Amino acid sequence: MHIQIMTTEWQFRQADSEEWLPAQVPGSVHTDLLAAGRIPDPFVADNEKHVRWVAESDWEYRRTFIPHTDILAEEQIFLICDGLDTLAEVILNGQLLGKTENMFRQYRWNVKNLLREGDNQLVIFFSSPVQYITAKQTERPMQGVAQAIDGAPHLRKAPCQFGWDWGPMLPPIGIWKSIRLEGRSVAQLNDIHLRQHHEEDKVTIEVKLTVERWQNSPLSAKVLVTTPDSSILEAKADVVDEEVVVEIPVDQPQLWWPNGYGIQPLYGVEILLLEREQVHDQRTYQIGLRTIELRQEDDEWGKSFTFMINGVPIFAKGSNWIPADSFPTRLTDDRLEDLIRSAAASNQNMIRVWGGGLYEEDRFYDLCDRYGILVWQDFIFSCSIYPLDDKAFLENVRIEALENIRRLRHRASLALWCGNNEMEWGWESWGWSESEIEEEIKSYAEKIPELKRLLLNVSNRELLPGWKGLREAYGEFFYATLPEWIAREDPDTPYWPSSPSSNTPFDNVNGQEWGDAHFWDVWHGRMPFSVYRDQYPRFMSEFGFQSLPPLETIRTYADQVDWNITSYIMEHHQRSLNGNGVMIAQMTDSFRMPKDFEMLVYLSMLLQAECIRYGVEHWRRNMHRVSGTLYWQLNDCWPGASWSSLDYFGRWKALHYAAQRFYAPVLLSVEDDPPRMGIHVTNELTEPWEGTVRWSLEGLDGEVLEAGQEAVSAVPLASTHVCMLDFSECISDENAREVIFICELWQGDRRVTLSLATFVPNKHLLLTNPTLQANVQQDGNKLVFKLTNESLARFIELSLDGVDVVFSDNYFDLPAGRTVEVISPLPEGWTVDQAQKALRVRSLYDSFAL
Ligand code: BMA
Repeated sequence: MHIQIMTTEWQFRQADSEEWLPAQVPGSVHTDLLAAGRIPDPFVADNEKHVRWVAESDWEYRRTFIPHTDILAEEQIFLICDGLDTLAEVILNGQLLGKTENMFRQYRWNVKNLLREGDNQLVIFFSSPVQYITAKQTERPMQGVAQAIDGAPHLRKAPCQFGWDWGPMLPPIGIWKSIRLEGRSVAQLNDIHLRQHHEEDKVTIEVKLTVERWQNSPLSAKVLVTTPDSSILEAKADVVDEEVVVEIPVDQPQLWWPNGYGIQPLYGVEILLLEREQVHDQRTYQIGLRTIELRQEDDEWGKSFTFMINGVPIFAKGSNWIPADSFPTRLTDDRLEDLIRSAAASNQNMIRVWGGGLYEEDRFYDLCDRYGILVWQDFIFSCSIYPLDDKAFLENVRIEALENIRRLRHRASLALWCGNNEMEWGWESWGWSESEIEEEIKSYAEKIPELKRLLLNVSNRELLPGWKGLREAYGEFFYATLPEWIAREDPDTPYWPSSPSSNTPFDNVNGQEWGDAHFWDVWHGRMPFSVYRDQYPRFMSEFGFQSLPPLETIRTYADQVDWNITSYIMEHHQRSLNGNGVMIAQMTDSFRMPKDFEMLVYLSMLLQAECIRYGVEHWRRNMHRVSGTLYWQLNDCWPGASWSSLDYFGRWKALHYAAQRFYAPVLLSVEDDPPRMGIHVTNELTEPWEGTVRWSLEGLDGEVLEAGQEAVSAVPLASTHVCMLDFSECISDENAREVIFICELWQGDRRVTLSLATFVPNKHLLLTNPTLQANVQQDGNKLVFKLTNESLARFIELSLDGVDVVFSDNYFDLPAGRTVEVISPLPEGWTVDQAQKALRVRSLYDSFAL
């Protein structure tokens, strides 16, 4: 077996142009044009608009290569493309090998007869994905997403690359994964299926492998398992037929747990295909030993929706993942790890790889395995109608699904296969169904006859005949075809038809009794945060609130003259319909108008953090009814306003720090219903948690009006209601603006956490200058910031000018008379003095005080 990687020495040009430029492989046309200085940075200002021509054009890649002599000596030689994006014609020495139309598939051609000694030429011609979908859309219109280029559902390419309500219209083109020659003789490994059988104190790893052979030589398969403490287990079997099963018992197995529930021991599995001692093929995998189940049991509220790992019910604490860059090939390993590490650091244990993006690359799942992040994996279908009644389309999807199931099914982190994002909801509630549209038309028409005439002419009406049957095709695909494929290929991972769904076609799709739910009334419906408390979904897989990104990030795309939320550039980097308006409107419910743009940015982040905290705390208080919350969204694909908690550069917004607190394994939460305050401790540890709650009613200056404490014995995996305090005797119109409720969780002499609630909206608090003092000290390679104040400081933000650091906590409250210590890494090459000078501290008071 010999492999020749072919990722270097590529050139590319716009079709019909004379000029060849150097190309990165894996890479994309946009990023190469950028590197060559041929286009402006599409993420800056409104450059996106000026580079649209790139995805509207055709492109050609070429390279010359000399095959290694040992490859040429092999019996079979394959050209393997792990990912072509997307509409490619692959031509070797003038001969067309094939056409591709799916970025999620691997393509393989036998090139034995075409290769020659010396120079060979490989050309890959890419047609414009935009031209393609536009033409297809004219032939057969498909419902899509308002913020995207029309027609995206026609092409098996990451839907959001054509635009979304948080991302630009910049569909990349190019060789986006590895490309190589593989020379093989005798036989090779094909499909490999790793399964686990768990018993008391023993796990058997089952390796089922299929072999493709070209000769009848005697073959054997050897499996080596490396345990987390580096001992090696081995098993061997003769390969008589095309398929063989090798079993390896692991005694005293070390189980893999999601983040927060235990450790993530990983076992290496190496598989060798041998002819006597000669290795013909070899594969390696990383696995974790664990069982997984999506438990759905009838209960008093309907039916549960609880992930069980090793028999333990897990409250899924997490977020939704979108592609981390509009140009995925420039996402470095470091940036990717930083995002996953940040998710784990904020106590998350689940990420939903959302169906409008990509099946992520292997390195993504490697990290999730290592950091204990469960993956809810959508198939790549989102918010649209797809031509699922088209045989060729379906066959393309079948191969895509099979390849990706096979690629990912052994992952410790893989928790769920989910058919799609919001398609069933679309069919049920967004007026896609003919009858619904007709009903709607009729109901309007009764009221306004003129409207009837207009409505009959709208394009939707003309689209309808094309959609006939697609609703049935949807049901057939997501309730029969896809689950059949999964049952065959990966019977160990649960399947769910859509998010949200009730698992009954088109019935109560986004209901509260069973299945998962998306709740968007706060953002898209502009309802107050308080409506979250009326929601008791069995699993909240989406809900969210936007903010602007940190100022340092805004700087990368907007000049200071544009630092105004309704400026053209700020609106260009906001893709949610009237999103900035929604932000401002909601902001005025909670906060005073900010005094300047910088403060607006800060408030927008606070608002987002408060909104999500409010929801999550409520759902965690009801953790047996609700089994998980995945806020929308973890990350960004470009710099702009969005629902993310980590911005494009991985910077922690206020929400991410808040997530670290509201996703803590032991959560203290105040159910504020002024003048009543309920205290709850949610314990997700598998052991009881013992400690004390101390509470006080205080003036903003720290004067204590009332105080008390309660011993807390929080049972494992449950939420404990500690007490309900009624302050109607103490709180009146006169003092409500200057009194706050403070609640602290103590264990021995350690304050674990502090929670604060107010009796009026933040905007009406009589805040005074807290005169925050921050003293910085060095402790090894860390900085320790000691903060004191004179009166309440809400939502303290720390930052260091000129450097990005993650603080141990940020955007937190400091009531009067307390001291708090915050830690950060010491930036490389920095002194304490420098840090003291660079330190910026602000709190809510600064957002309005002149
Ligand atoms: C959700 C997602 C995305 C979208 C988000 C915000 O429902 O599935 O489609 O970006 O809403 O509108």
